[in-house]
Amino acid sequence: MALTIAYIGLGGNLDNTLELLGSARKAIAALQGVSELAFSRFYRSAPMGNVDQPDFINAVMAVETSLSAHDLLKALQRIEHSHGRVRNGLRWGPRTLDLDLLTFGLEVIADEGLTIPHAGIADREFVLYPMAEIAPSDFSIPGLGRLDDLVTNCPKRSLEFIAHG
Ligand code: ROI
Repeated sequence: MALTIAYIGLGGNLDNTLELLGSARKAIAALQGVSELAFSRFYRSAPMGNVDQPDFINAVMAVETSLSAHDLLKALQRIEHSHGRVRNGLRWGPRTLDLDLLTFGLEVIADEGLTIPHAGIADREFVLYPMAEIAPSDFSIPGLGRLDDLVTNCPKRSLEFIAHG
Protein backbone atom coordinates (compact mmCIF):
# COMPACT_ATOMS: atom_id res chain seq x y z
CA MET A 1 0.00 0.00 0.00
CA ALA A 2 1.42 3.38 -0.98
CA LEU A 3 2.09 5.76 1.87
CA THR A 4 1.55 9.49 1.64
CA ILE A 5 2.87 12.23 3.90
CA ALA A 6 0.12 14.67 4.82
CA TYR A 7 0.16 17.85 6.91
CA ILE A 8 -2.77 18.65 9.16
CA GLY A 9 -3.51 22.03 10.76
CA LEU A 10 -5.06 21.99 14.22
CA GLY A 11 -6.74 25.05 15.71
CA GLY A 12 -9.25 26.19 18.25
CA ASN A 13 -10.20 29.11 20.47
CA LEU A 14 -11.76 27.78 23.63
CA ASP A 15 -10.29 28.01 27.13
CA ASN A 16 -9.19 24.38 27.08
CA THR A 17 -7.89 24.43 23.51
CA LEU A 18 -4.45 23.13 24.43
CA GLU A 19 -5.92 19.96 25.94
CA LEU A 20 -8.41 19.66 23.10
CA LEU A 21 -5.63 19.86 20.49
CA GLY A 22 -3.58 17.32 22.42
CA SER A 23 -6.54 14.97 22.49
CA ALA A 24 -7.19 15.49 18.77
CA ARG A 25 -3.52 14.73 18.11
CA LYS A 26 -3.84 11.39 19.94
CA ALA A 27 -7.04 10.55 18.06
CA ILE A 28 -5.37 11.30 14.71
CA ALA A 29 -2.30 9.21 15.59
CA ALA A 30 -4.61 6.34 16.62
CA LEU A 31 -6.46 6.21 13.29
CA GLN A 32 -6.14 3.00 11.28
CA GLY A 33 -3.62 3.57 8.52
CA VAL A 34 -2.23 6.80 10.03
CA SER A 35 0.98 7.32 11.98
CA GLU A 36 2.39 10.53 13.40
CA LEU A 37 5.69 11.73 11.97
CA ALA A 38 6.03 15.09 13.70
CA PHE A 39 4.12 17.66 15.71
CA SER A 40 4.97 21.37 15.87
CA ARG A 41 4.99 23.65 18.87
CA PHE A 42 1.74 25.38 19.85
CA TYR A 43 1.22 29.04 18.89
CA ARG A 44 -1.26 31.69 19.90
CA SER A 45 -2.50 34.26 17.37
CA ALA A 46 -5.19 36.87 16.98
CA PRO A 47 -8.18 35.63 15.01
CA MET A 48 -7.93 36.05 11.27
CA GLY A 49 -11.23 37.04 9.70
CA ASN A 50 -13.88 37.78 12.30
CA VAL A 51 -11.86 39.45 15.05
CA ASP A 52 -14.74 39.44 17.53
CA GLN A 53 -13.70 36.16 19.11
CA PRO A 54 -10.92 34.87 21.38
CA ASP A 55 -7.34 34.30 20.22
CA PHE A 56 -6.63 30.98 18.54
CA ILE A 57 -4.16 28.28 19.41
CA ASN A 58 -2.71 26.44 16.43
CA ALA A 59 -0.29 23.64 15.66
CA VAL A 60 0.62 21.50 12.66
CA MET A 61 1.03 17.73 12.53
CA ALA A 62 2.75 15.61 9.88
CA VAL A 63 1.45 12.10 9.36
CA GLU A 64 2.17 9.18 7.10
CA THR A 65 -0.95 7.46 5.83
CA SER A 66 -2.22 4.66 3.65
CA LEU A 67 -5.63 6.38 3.45
CA SER A 68 -6.79 8.45 0.49
CA ALA A 69 -7.09 12.21 0.95
CA HIS A 70 -10.88 11.93 1.06
CA ASP A 71 -10.84 9.13 3.63
CA LEU A 72 -8.36 11.03 5.80
CA LEU A 73 -10.58 14.12 5.57
CA LYS A 74 -13.62 12.09 6.67
CA ALA A 75 -11.68 10.71 9.62
CA LEU A 76 -10.60 14.25 10.61
CA GLN A 77 -14.20 15.44 10.43
CA ARG A 78 -15.27 12.61 12.74
CA ILE A 79 -12.58 13.66 15.22
CA GLU A 80 -13.73 17.28 14.97
CA HIS A 81 -17.23 16.22 15.84
CA SER A 82 -16.13 14.06 18.75
CA HIS A 83 -13.78 16.72 20.18
CA GLY A 84 -15.20 19.98 18.96
CA ARG A 85 -17.93 20.42 21.51
CA VAL A 86 -17.08 20.74 25.13
CA ARG A 87 -19.33 20.77 28.18
CA ASN A 88 -19.65 24.43 29.05
CA GLY A 89 -21.80 24.75 32.18
CA LEU A 90 -25.22 23.47 31.29
CA ARG A 91 -25.09 23.74 27.57
CA TRP A 92 -22.91 22.64 24.70
CA GLY A 93 -20.55 25.33 23.51
CA PRO A 94 -19.82 26.16 19.91
CA ARG A 95 -17.69 23.91 17.75
CA THR A 96 -14.24 25.37 18.04
CA LEU A 97 -11.90 22.59 16.98
CA ASP A 98 -10.73 22.86 13.41
CA LEU A 99 -8.72 20.14 11.71
CA ASP A 100 -7.59 21.18 8.24
CA LEU A 101 -5.99 18.85 5.73
CA LEU A 102 -3.27 21.22 4.47
CA THR A 103 -1.33 19.10 2.00
CA PHE A 104 -1.49 15.49 0.85
CA GLY A 105 1.74 14.38 -0.76
CA LEU A 106 2.05 16.12 -4.09
CA GLU A 107 -1.67 15.89 -4.80
CA VAL A 108 -3.67 18.84 -6.04
CA ILE A 109 -7.38 18.35 -5.48
CA ALA A 110 -10.25 20.74 -6.12
CA ASP A 111 -13.68 19.24 -5.73
CA GLU A 112 -16.83 20.16 -3.81
CA GLY A 113 -15.67 18.69 -0.54
CA LEU A 114 -11.93 19.10 -0.60
CA THR A 115 -9.33 21.63 -1.72
CA ILE A 116 -5.71 20.47 -1.50
CA PRO A 117 -3.47 22.32 -0.86
CA HIS A 118 -5.79 24.02 1.59
CA ALA A 119 -6.93 27.45 0.38
CA GLY A 120 -5.28 30.31 2.18
CA ILE A 121 -2.17 28.52 3.43
CA ALA A 122 0.06 31.23 1.96
CA ASP A 123 -1.63 33.99 4.04
CA ARG A 124 -1.78 32.12 7.30
CA GLU A 125 1.14 32.69 9.63
CA PHE A 126 -0.47 30.28 12.09
CA VAL A 127 -0.13 27.50 9.48
CA LEU A 128 3.18 28.40 7.80
CA TYR A 129 5.37 28.96 10.86
CA PRO A 130 4.47 25.74 12.70
CA MET A 131 4.58 23.80 9.43
CA ALA A 132 8.08 25.06 8.73
CA GLU A 133 9.24 23.69 12.10
CA ILE A 134 8.46 20.12 11.13
CA ALA A 135 8.74 20.01 7.31
CA PRO A 136 12.00 19.22 5.48
CA SER A 137 14.01 22.38 4.76
CA ASP A 138 13.45 22.05 1.00
CA PHE A 139 9.70 21.38 1.33
CA SER A 140 7.46 22.79 -1.40
CA ILE A 141 3.70 23.08 -1.37
CA PRO A 142 2.20 22.04 -4.71
CA GLY A 143 1.17 25.17 -6.66
CA LEU A 144 2.47 27.55 -3.98
CA GLY A 145 6.22 27.08 -4.04
CA ARG A 146 8.85 26.65 -1.38
CA LEU A 147 7.65 26.70 2.21
CA ASP A 148 10.61 28.81 3.37
CA ASP A 149 9.74 31.46 0.74
CA LEU A 150 6.11 31.42 1.86
CA VAL A 151 7.24 31.93 5.46
CA THR A 152 9.55 34.80 4.46
CA ASN A 153 6.67 36.50 2.66
CA CYS A 154 4.12 36.03 5.45
CA PRO A 155 4.27 38.54 8.32
CA LYS A 156 4.32 36.90 11.73
CA ARG A 157 1.66 39.34 12.97
CA SER A 158 0.72 38.49 16.56
CA LEU A 159 1.86 34.86 16.33
CA GLU A 160 3.63 33.76 19.50
CA PHE A 161 5.01 30.47 20.76
CA ILE A 162 3.14 29.24 23.82
CA ALA A 163 4.00 25.58 24.45
CA HIS A 164 5.91 22.60 23.16
CA GLY A 165 3.92 19.95 21.32
N1 ROI B 1 -7.45 32.69 13.02
C1 ROI B 1 -6.39 32.12 13.61
N2 ROI B 1 -5.45 32.93 14.15
N3 ROI B 1 -6.24 30.78 13.68
C2 ROI B 1 -7.18 29.94 13.17
O1 ROI B 1 -7.02 28.70 13.23
C3 ROI B 1 -8.30 30.50 12.53
N4 ROI B 1 -9.28 29.72 11.99
C4 ROI B 1 -10.35 30.23 11.42
C5 ROI B 1 -10.54 31.72 11.26
C6 ROI B 1 -11.84 32.12 11.93
C7 ROI B 1 -10.55 32.04 9.78
N5 ROI B 1 -9.47 32.49 11.87
C8 ROI B 1 -8.41 31.90 12.46
O2 ROI B 1 -11.29 29.42 10.95
